[in-house]
Amino acid sequence: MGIISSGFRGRRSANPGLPPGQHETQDFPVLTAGPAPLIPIDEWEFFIAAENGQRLSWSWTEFMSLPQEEITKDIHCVTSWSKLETTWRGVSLDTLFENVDTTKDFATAHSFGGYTTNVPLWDLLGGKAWVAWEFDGEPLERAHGGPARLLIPHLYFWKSAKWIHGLELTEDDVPGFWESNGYHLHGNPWREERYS
Ligand SMILES: Nc1nc2c(c(=O)[nH]1)N[C@H]1C(S)=C(S)[C@@H](COP(=O)(O)O)O[C@H]1N2
Ligand SMILES: [Mo]
Repeated sequence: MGIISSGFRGRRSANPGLPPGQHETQDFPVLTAGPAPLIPIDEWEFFIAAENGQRLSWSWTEFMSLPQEEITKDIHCVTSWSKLETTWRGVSLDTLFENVDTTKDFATAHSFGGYTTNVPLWDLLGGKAWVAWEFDGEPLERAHGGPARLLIPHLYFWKSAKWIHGLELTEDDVPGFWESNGYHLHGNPWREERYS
């Protein structure tokens, strides 16, 4: 038996704060498949659809009256850029799920414009995900998902659906847009879950 074990099997990044295969950028690249939808605030809503026709929804005014959190997190794009200590403001998914009664284990995030991505509920709850509407102290720019986007910083950034409309709870883990086009079903950057 070997006495010395490196204890590390994957690729290492130069910066230990970065997941394997990632490099740090100061920019904030825009990555969108298709045109950015324009959503007037008075037509905006966020919904959670569970079983038995249960559908909760919040207008912008209702959403803004919920408890708001300041978030500082690193974000990691599968195309290999990471941005460290980004600051956001938004509503925790824990708050939005307070009155949701479900036995489902997964969600499909639906964006205005048609983009979808799948996320296990376990990755949305427990202080891990937000509906964010402010970036770096300013209202979220439309190109980055304004008026509001999902923010799930512990998964690759394609899971953070821009122009978020709502979450549909599902029994199974149903591949979304990128997941149907070769991206990994889950997308944990620390395990390099990039492609399937
Ligand atoms: N609605 C929507 N959300 C989306 C996308 C998209 O094309 N449409 N692209 C995803 C991808 S692949 C990435 S890397 C991030 C990019 O976010 P950014 O443009 O703010 O950097 O948004 C994700 N969310
Ligand atoms: Mo991406």
